Amino acid sequence: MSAPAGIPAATYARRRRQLMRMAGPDAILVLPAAPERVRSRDTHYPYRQDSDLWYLTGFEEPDAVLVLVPGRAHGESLLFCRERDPEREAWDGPRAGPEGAVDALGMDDAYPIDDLDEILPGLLEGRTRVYYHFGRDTEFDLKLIGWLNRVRAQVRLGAQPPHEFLELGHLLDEMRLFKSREELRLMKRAARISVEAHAAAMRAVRPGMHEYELQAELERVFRRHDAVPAYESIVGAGANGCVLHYRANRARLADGDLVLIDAGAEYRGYAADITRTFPANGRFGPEQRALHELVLAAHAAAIGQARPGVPYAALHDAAAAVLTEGLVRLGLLKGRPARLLADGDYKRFYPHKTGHWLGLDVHDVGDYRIDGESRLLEPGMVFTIEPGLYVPPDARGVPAAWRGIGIRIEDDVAITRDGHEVLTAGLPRSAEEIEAFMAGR
Ligand SMILES: [Mn+2]
Repeated sequence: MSAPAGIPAATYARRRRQLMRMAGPDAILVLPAAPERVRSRDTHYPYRQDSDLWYLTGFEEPDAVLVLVPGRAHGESLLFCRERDPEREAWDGPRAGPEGAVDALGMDDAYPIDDLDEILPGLLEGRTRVYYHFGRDTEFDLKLIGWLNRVRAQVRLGAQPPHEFLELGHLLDEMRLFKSREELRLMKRAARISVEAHAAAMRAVRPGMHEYELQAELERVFRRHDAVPAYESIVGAGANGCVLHYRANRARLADGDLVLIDAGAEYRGYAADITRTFPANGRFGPEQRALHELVLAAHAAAIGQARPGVPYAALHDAAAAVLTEGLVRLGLLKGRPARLLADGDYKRFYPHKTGHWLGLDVHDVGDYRIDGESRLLEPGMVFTIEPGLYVPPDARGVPAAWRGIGIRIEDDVAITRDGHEVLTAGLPRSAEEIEAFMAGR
């Protein structure tokens, strides 16, 4: 697998200009880096940059703030970041420093993060609107209020404090929702790495193994390709497959169990998100096969709707209709399918939605509804299609043979001009494909 080119500095600069154009000439936009988080005492969680800051700069370091000041004569794109410090860098690795940030990131200007307190009130003064993501980082919220109050304290001296506070996501989320060709290249890479990882797990699985051993297979492939898990890998054997956010990954695989793996790589910030459900011993049992085929049919029905102009909700509706009809046919639901569908009775076995936007975040930003209506699909949108069925081990009124089966099939789909492209194609999906793949290991 050859690595695609990263996002060039010119693209980040273009995104910043576009955002500033939308915000207008009297606005100021403030975007702090993600804070470092303590795991325990002096160890930290792996650092992950804030997706918005990453989208607008490609800057990887913590302790930074991007400030966009549209139309400012002395520079519109300003970055506050850590200064070079040979002693600290010997412990923690290199820093760009303000000079490096200007050179490498194409900022108009950059300052030491320690000067933020002194400089920011002056940048806020005279601007009417502040775009910021309130409530994401409480500590930074308080700092921003402090800087605003410093401007307000100068009103009698003629200072003009901002008086409108707007949700940054209102502008930025719409930009992030539509993936450019450069972004799609990175997303395809994340998808290919994830396909390879799932195939490795399917190849390695044997009854008697532990869930964490399969997790190790997946994440070995991620790291081998310079990727990390986009979220905690879910490896659930048997009834653990019914636990939607199962994360313990510690159980042993019994002969006859299905294994549900929901895992995806993050590459250069972009996530993939794949689920496959396969038999530990390589052969589906009759009930397992029947439910798997039903979920596959729902998956196909949803994918069949994936093209420009179709309401996003139509995908879920198509999947839910297929699942409801199938559950009646298999005797797991009783009644008229149309009625059961309208009443949402399928939710007993299918409690989640059929997908979500995908991008820098695994549950990516972007509105699903506009003015109370499901929004229409457009080229550049990327999302998952992930129907499932879960029959809990204690499900009442269900024959024992169905109980404890959890199945989900999830792929990543990009809307194109005339239809869609499945980014995660190439991984066995149907029961026959999975059995053939496992027989040929
Ligand atoms: Mn998903």
